[in-house]
Amino acid sequence: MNTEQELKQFQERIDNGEKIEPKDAMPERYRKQLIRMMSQHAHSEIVGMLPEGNWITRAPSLKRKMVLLAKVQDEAGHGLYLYSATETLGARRQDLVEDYLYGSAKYSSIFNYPTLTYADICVIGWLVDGAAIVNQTMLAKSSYGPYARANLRICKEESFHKKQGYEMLAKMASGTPEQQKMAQDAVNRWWWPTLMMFGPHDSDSPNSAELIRWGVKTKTNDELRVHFVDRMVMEAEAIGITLPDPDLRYNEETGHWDFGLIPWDEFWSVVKGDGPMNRERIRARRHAYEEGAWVREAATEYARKQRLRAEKAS
Ligand code: FAQ
Repeated sequence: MNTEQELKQFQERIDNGEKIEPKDAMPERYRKQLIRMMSQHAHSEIVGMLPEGNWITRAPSLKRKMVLLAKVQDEAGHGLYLYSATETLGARRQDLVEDYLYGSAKYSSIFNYPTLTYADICVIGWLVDGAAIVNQTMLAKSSYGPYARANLRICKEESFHKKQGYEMLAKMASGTPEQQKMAQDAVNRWWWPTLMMFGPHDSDSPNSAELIRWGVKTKTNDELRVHFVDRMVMEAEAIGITLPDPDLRYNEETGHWDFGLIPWDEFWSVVKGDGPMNRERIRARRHAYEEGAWVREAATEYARKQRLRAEKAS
């Protein structure tokens, strides 16, 4: 798809709200942008299992262990839907995975922070899943059908994740003085990194304009961030948590909460690989990938034999 006429027709389909499906003609750049973004999203879900998985054995009761186990398992499922959706664009899963393990593909900055106490698990559910829902509810309306449908399903599960995190944090925030301190400390450490999840300001976001024109994103990074802050201010207040931003103020004119400066230097340093846990996360994922090679080989061989058997029988 290269001629001006074809590009115009493609844009018309997007502007009419039509979904683009895998076998439809699409500009090469649209396909590339989707592969970049969807695979980054898939890698994030998989790396995102590490900070929480670390706490499954230490969750304080059998109920909390079961809930956390189910949540971490859901994140694996999200990664798999997203890799499958990316494969519909002609990408090979192995190439995508190897590009973040050994190449330059990114995953979300948020998963490069440590989970120091159990309160961090509550806060990941409330803030990180809360931010992911805001972002993914928008992506569930994306112009690319398989990505939109994957996000629709993911959002349903993320809503449960967020509710369990908020419920745990509310309990902790009304617990003993020590529990209250732990809850507040975790919020203090995760608040700014969570705001960074939405990506750089629109003025520093090279991909946003094109993604919005093509309906891949329907809202900008800043629009989503403002929407998220508006929601979180109310939720924090309801459970007696203070958001660690002295500049947080309600703006009568805009009808939104204004907030302080996001530490962008920290964001870019994490994105470039120098965050507190980047090396550890990549090491853990490489180890799992390399140790799991025999499982992939066995599964491929099994599939080959099944195919042969089916061919002989037909
Ligand atoms: N981290 O031009 P933009 C989750 C990069 S899933 C790292 O604004 P764009 C579930 C960006 O890639 C969380 N890199 O980019 C869960 C680009 O670099 P590139 C993941 C970032 O695409 C919960 C450059 O900066 N969700 O949490 C980040 O228009 C709990 C310039 O940026 C998704 O991936 C970042 N935060 O907007 C799991 C959703 N932000 O690629 C476990 C899908 C920006 O050109 C536990 N993705 N960069 O080299 C998106 O919505 C978008 O891609 C953005 C970035 C908003 C992430």
